[in-house]
Formats: sequence, structure tokens, C-alpha cells
Amino acid sequence: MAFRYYSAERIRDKMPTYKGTDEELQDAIDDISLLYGSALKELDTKLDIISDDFDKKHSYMPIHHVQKRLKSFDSLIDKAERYGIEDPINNLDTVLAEVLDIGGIRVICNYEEDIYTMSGLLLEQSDIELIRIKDYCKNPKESGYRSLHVVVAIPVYLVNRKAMVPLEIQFRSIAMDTWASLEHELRYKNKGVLNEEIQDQLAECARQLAQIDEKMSHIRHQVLKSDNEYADY
Ligand code: 0O2
Repeated sequence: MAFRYYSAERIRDKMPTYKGTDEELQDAIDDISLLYGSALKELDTKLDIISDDFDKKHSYMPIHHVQKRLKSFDSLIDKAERYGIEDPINNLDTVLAEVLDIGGIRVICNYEEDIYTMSGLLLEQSDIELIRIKDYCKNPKESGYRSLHVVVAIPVYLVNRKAMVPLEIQFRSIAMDTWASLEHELRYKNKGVLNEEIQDQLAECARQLAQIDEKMSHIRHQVLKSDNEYADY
């Protein structure tokens, strides 16, 4: 997995203030891409293993699907500027220390309760460091957005060093992901701006989907109780 819009030459066009050579810039970009891409692979594998073992023990897979992405180099620099980092292209170490979602992974679970099961199992692992948690499931954003955001650092072993690489994990139920994907698409189509009436309607959809999440979970527990095969779960 590599940065989109990857070439130093192209970035140099957009960011002519870079003080090093094109080769140095390319090398720095390659390093970031390798490190964060590798961290995403590690985390993906960890989630896969937990999911397989959970299935073996409980005949149930809580994870519906997983999506990974590396932030584009352009949006990394834009975000660093928004964070107030001065001259980010020439201070990449500061950028890497401050921007924690260069590598992002979205874990779409079936039910809301699966979010806490999966995040709990992952955070129990001794080589993972928790950096921060924001629970937008329990405290949704004003927009209606719900998701559990967990920032962790995960070890990546390179040829001659070990690096702890921060990643942002967004745990969502299918319903939460449906809303966030469609809302993002609508917002993106409208250049990031949605009028108040549309925002209200979207917030109402988010509330209804939260109720559906709760109802589906309730139905699930009724089914589990009546089904001997799942009695141990
Ligand atoms: P992308 O491409 O999705 O990564 P910061 O990350 O510094 O902006 P903070 O407080 O850490 O600030 O961010 P927050 O709000 O905890 O999480 C930001 C990410 O959550 C966003 O990433 C979205 O993925 C998602 N998100 C947050 N609010 C909403 C929302 O109202 N609607 C939708 N659809 N997604 C939301 P980015 O950076 O926007 O981009």
C-alpha cells in the first residue's frame, strides 16, 4: 500500500519550498509509506486472527469487513498546516509525531456490541499501546456521526530497528457505516457544505439508525437464547 499521488516530482510542484533534493523527498515519502503501510498490514492480520479465533470458539464472526487507507501526502501536509505546524514539508518528524491518522483502518462490525468486543480484545494485546479513545457511539457528534475511534501504536520490525507506528481505528456497526459513507458522499458532492435543513434530516436518519442498531441487537439476543447451538455465547 503506497501513498496516492506519490511522486516527489509532483509534490515538489505543489510544495516548492522543500529544502532538500527530489531524491531526499522521495526517500522520505517512501519511508513513511513503508512504515504506515506495514503497520496497517500488521493490524489487519491481528484483526483477522482475532476474528478467526472468535469464530472457532463461538461460531460467529463479529467483523463484517475491514477497510484500510493511507492518507495522501497532500492531505497529510494540509492537515499538519491545520494543526498549526509551521513549514510542515520541512518538518516531517513533527508532522509524524502530531498527525495520528496517517494510517487508518475501519472495522465494520455487525452489531454495536461487537465494536466493544473487538476493540477490547485488540487492546488486551500486550504489544499494542493505546494512545486515545473517542467514543462517538455513546456520545454522537452533532452531525449524527457515530463510531468508536481508537488510536493505537503498533510495533513494526524493520531491518535494523523497531518502530511504534500510530494508527487510527474506526470501529463501526454496519448501520453506523451506512450513515457515515452516505453522509460523506453527500457532503463531498457539495464541496463539504450542507444546508441546515439537510443536516437536520441527516441527524434524524442517524438517530433512527441508532434505534435500528439497538432493535437488531435485541432481536439477536432473542435468537441466541432460543438457539442451543449458540448457547455458550
Ligand atoms: P478521512 O478521509 O475520513 O480520514 P482530526 O482528525 O484532527 O480532524 P479529530 O477530533 O481527531 O480531529 O477527528 P475526529 O472527528 O475524531 O475524526 C475524524 C474522522 O472521523 C474523519 O476523518 C471521518 O473519517 C470521521 N468523521 C468525523 N465526523 C464525521 C461526520 O460528521 N461525518 C462523517 N461521514 N465522518 C466523520 P477525516 O479527517 O475527515 O477524513
